[in-house]
Amino acid sequence: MSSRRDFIKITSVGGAGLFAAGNVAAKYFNPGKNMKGTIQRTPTYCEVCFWKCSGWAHTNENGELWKVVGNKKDPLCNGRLCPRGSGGIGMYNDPDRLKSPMIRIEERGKQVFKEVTWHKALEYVAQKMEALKEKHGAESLALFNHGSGGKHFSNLVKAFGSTNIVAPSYAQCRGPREAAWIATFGTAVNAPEPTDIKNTNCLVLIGSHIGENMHNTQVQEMSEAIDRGATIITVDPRLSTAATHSKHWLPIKPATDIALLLAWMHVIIYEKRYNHEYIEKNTFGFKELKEYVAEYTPEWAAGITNLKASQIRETAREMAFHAPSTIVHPGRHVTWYGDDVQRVRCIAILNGLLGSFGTKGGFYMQTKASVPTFSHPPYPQPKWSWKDFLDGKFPSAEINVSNAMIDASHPDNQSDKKIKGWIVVGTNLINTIPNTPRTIEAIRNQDLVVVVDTMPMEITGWADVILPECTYLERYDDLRVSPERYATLALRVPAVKPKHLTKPASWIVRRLGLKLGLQDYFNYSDFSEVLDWQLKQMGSSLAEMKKKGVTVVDRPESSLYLPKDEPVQLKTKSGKIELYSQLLEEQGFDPLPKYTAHPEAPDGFYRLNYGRAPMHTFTRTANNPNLSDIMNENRLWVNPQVAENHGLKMNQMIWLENQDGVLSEFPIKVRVTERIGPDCVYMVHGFGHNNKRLKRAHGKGISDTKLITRVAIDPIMGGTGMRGNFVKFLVEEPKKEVES
Ligand SMILES: Nc1nc2c(c(=O)[nH]1)N[C@H]1C(S)=C(S)[C@@H](COP(=O)(O)OP(=O)(O)OC[C@H]3O[C@@H](n4cnc5c(=O)[nH]c(N)nc54)[C@H](O)[C@@H]3O)O[C@H]1N2
Ligand SMILES: Nc1nc2c(c(=O)[nH]1)N[C@H]1C(S)=C(S)[C@@H](COP(=O)(O)OP(=O)(O)OC[C@H]3O[C@@H](n4cnc5c(=O)[nH]c(N)nc54)[C@H](O)[C@@H]3O)O[C@H]1N2
Ligand code: SF4
Ligand SMILES: [Mo]
Repeated sequence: MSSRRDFIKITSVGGAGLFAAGNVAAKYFNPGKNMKGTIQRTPTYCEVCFWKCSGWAHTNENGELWKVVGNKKDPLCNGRLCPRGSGGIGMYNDPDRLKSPMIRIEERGKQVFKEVTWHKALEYVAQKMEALKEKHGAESLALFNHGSGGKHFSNLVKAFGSTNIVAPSYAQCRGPREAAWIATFGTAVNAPEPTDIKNTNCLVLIGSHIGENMHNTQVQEMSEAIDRGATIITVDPRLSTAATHSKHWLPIKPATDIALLLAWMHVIIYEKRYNHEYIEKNTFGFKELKEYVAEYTPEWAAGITNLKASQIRETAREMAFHAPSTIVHPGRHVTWYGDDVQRVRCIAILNGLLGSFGTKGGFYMQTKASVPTFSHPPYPQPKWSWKDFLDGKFPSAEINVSNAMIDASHPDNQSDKKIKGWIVVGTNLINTIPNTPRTIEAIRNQDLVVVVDTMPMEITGWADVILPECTYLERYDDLRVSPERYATLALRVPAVKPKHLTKPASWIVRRLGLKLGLQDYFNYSDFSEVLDWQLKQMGSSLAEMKKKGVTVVDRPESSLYLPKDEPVQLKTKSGKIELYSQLLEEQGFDPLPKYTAHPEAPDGFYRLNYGRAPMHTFTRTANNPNLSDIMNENRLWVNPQVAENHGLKMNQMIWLENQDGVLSEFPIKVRVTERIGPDCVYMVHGFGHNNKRLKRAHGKGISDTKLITRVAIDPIMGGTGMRGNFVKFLVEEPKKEVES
């Protein structure tokens, strides 16, 4: 059994472990600042990822930023930030930050960005928006957003008359699992995931690499679970950090998970390792499921997954032994092979069979604080929205499909519902949405592209207007309300003044709103007034919350779970857990998930696998002075046998070419390791930046996104399956074609 100390050691391989935060954080304190005298602390919540841990920003008596530490009262971090959160201060310090609004102009036949005043930049944007409305209708404006700024800009875009608002966190991330959960349990998983890891006896991870995926309290609770002796079962073609701490590691052949999951159901059902009474009372379609999985034996799955039938049987028994205190984790980034809703449906069905939904040690029932809306006039009714553009496609798309918005923006869009203007806030679409050439063609087809960012990223290079937002440490934002174990509110207050000419999103939208005649939607002069009003409605105030940072509403433990003695009452068609999905059947999809074989690598090619590193978040942190100090490039994990076959050596620099002849822009260092099987190679997402203004990150490592040109779209909700791409090794720098 692995000890917690081991787990920490492993997560700190790259230099930074979550619980080593003391030492690591010391490195991130603002160097050279005089910390004598009175230290002030200001509440904030972190924006380095979307767990949104609440913390305290410390400033010295000169008002200079010193460090950020976790808020002990916050159940989403328990007083401990992850390495990225401690290093968040680097976002403020980064010398490469955007400093001034900029407009694209033509100078001597060359396009350049020119620094302009806020007045000029916003005047320009407002004029272009009016022209867009006049020519194509307000609905032709789309908002792509991720992060806190999105809410402010949503208000602006809706007031303007468009509801074409999308985020990559759905169709490039967790959309399939939300659709699968809704089909089975009538409710989405939501973020943070309601996994009761704290109380579980068995945690099953299907490609969820918690420990590299550093979502804070999940990592903390998993670490404690390991300490308690809970069973961890990890299914991953790579020996992930989680796998190294698992009782069972199932090194599955990539893209074959559905076969394994069906075989697990087979064992649980045919060995009668389920609670009959529970199944009878709470589930719909057990008989159909039983008949359906009859042929999917562990022996059948072994032939497909390259796993041993005995291991499949043994792990199924162990899950059932601990049930209902067993979690089969729904995963988060689940857009893999295009049949992702069905894969996560298998996971949901397993949880249904094990009785873990709404049960201690399984999944708890989330709760959320409700914040009163600051008054504004009703939004105008748009004539069409993204749903109409889809015209019945992706019927389970619950919120929005960013790649569909790219389709609506593309010159090949034949419908009369066209997107002709983009506002992009806090998302680096070029490296976030696969099939980059298509994104670029869509951008080129726009009348207006506004990018609101803190850094000169790839997406800012495509803007007509760049609006520099200040970092989260320099601004107010909406109160954090996340659906979780307890209803909490967390406050973000500026710890320091915005550097350079940067401004908060709340300021930008208000100014733009005034120029567009939409002032009634921005009835404040400073966003702090909105927060104070909201908090007063809830019996608190901004002044009070500034002292606390977080408010937690306690809750009796019994309310965390569904009542045991009564049958479940869910929002599915049958009101029960739908092992057989009537919703999917009605939509014309398989009501029981089907295994389909996916394309295999051509000769000499390897499947491109990617994931997270504990000290980085997507593409946003690669240039962060603190975090790039710990890891400044990604490396290509290659199995020793594969390396030998190709004559590759440790740390050799190579280039990659994908199945469509697309070349990597930069070289990558080889990491020869037994931790990856011979059928794929692996790299951390977020590197290979090609914007030269990112002085630390430019040309370091490879962008996985550039090599993901084949996308398998999930027909149920539109998710972009990205793991069906294959690469070969080039040991010499390929000749680049000169663009004419
Ligand atoms: N190839 C590939 N593609 C992926 C993934 C993958 O693993 N591989 N992962 C997918 C997943 S799971 C997700 S959730 C998405 C994430 O996709 P994104 O949210 O697009 O992630 P980032 O690449 O970090 O881009 C964030 C952008 O926001 C900017 N930014 C940071 N802080 C602020 C701020 O305070 N204000 C403003 N205005 N801007 C800010 C950053 O500078 C950066 O340009 O990517 C998806 N796409
Ligand atoms: N440090 C850090 N943590 C993060 C983030 C970050 O950027 N940095 N981003 C956050 C976000 S928004 C998300 S969505 C999550 C994403 O994190 P997760 O949802 O945990 O993971 P994925 O990126 O889907 O999966 C990566 C793992 O899947 C394995 N894998 C690849 N192919 C297969 C396969 O066919 N079958 C199986 N079983 N496994 C396979 C890979 O080897 C890898 O270990 O991380 C979150 N946490
Ligand atoms: S998990 Fe880390 S990066 Fe994410 S919000 Fe928390 S401290 Fe910040
Ligand atoms: Mo994500």
